[in-house]
Amino acid sequence: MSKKNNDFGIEKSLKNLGISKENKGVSSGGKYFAHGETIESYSPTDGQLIAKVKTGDAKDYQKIMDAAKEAFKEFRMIPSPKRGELVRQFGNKLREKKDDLGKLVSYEMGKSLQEGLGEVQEMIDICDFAVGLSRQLHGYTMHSERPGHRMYEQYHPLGVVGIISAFNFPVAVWAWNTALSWICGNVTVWKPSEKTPLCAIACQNIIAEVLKENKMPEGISGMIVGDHKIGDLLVNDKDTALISFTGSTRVGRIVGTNVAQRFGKSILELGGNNAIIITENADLDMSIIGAVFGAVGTAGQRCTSTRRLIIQESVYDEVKNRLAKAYGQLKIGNPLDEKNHVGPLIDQDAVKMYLDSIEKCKAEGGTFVVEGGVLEGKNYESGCYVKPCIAEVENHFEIVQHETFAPILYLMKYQNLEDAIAMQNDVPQGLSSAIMTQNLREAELFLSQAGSDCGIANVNIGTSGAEIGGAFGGEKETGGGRESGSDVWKYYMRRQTNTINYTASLPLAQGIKFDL
Ligand code: UN1
Repeated sequence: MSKKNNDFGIEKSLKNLGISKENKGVSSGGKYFAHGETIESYSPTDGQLIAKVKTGDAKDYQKIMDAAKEAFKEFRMIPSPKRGELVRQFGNKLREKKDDLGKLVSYEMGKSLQEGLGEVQEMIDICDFAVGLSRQLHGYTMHSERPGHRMYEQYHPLGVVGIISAFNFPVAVWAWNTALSWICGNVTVWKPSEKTPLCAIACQNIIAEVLKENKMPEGISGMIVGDHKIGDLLVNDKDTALISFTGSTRVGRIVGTNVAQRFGKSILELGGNNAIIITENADLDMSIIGAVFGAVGTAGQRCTSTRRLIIQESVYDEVKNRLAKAYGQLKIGNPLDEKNHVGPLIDQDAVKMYLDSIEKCKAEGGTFVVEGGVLEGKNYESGCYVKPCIAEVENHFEIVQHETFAPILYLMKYQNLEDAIAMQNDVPQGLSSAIMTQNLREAELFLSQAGSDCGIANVNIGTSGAEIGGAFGGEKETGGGRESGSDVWKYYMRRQTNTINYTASLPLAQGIKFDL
């Protein structure tokens, strides 16, 4: 018998996170208000209504945007290490709330508890990263061609950063953007996914405490639950200096175009179609674990999920059989129960897309090694639990070229590594990629300029689970944006080149003479 969710302590966690049965979904950092429609958040784990949220309307949006602009005037004047101190306190609050927030992520989104906790850990990690960075926002100094001149560059904050995040990482992606925005001196306005509004309210409550304890203006961290009309307002608002958008390629194309029209900046983190190449020199034990976790983790709903396995023909059958065996051992069920490996999809729409993709794959000639299907009956009442499945396909199938946010894994065969790399690159998306090999030549070819064309390329690691310290994002239809680590902070600032003349004369550059 499966436990009821109450047994997993959900009610207590909701209380600890300040979530009621009825919530208002707009806040400038502390107080809540909302004048739009009411939406309901159901858990995909058990189909239960968790709570209701009143969404924001256009006036509510303007209110938090005005508050953000006002707060920015003050926030930009605070030294970066002092803003880093706010981020440090935010990270500490997240440590205190890790169990509750991880559980809510798992319950509202449906990923396993381990992955929910892992997501909160990513938030804590980005805070630590940003605190250190707050003392390192450095620019270059250059030698001027003119005597008695000094030339250097510095970075200034941009203003309001709009964050539009997706349901699959309902808290971490916002935290990546917020931690960096804050140390850079920006304020944020967040539109979370309507599918996970309670996670957003929980985060907003945590951050409100930090703002209050430090007597900061509320507008530094605005949040508005709303539909695509609110997203449109944020995207088309000339006061949003940077839009950080995570979502589908289809919507990202519109967001990117609209922001570019008004010469705004954008960071786009769109679809992936990630492959692992398994060569004849791979450690197959590792390859199987990497592939299975990559494909079924978060029920295949990560941007970085493994969707394709490109396998050398001499090990193809062995990999296929071992995968089928591993899939046979997967436990599908309530993600709050640690014995389960795979939780539900986010909602019925996602289930429909999963089923449609299976049909399309079959129609194009795909053969299923492990069949899919929707699980029914006791413990699966939400109707969102599906079987992870595996199909043998050709890379050029239309469905294989497309990202389906579900646990469907495609297998294909190759003879030589150059062909495998060409197949890996021959999709519209370019987020994450991996090679499993113990052969140095193979690994280096994969990482070379003739290798993977993705933003992330790993050796002997799967495609998902990137660390926050590296720049995260991808090429082609993935959108070209980068988030979280490395020098990504530069996206959140404007660069200014300064030249100072400390002489009593005015020599012009390029040797130009202009005597009066
Ligand atoms: C996403 O799916 O949008 O690399 C983000 C990973 C996570 C982040 C995924 N660290 O799988």
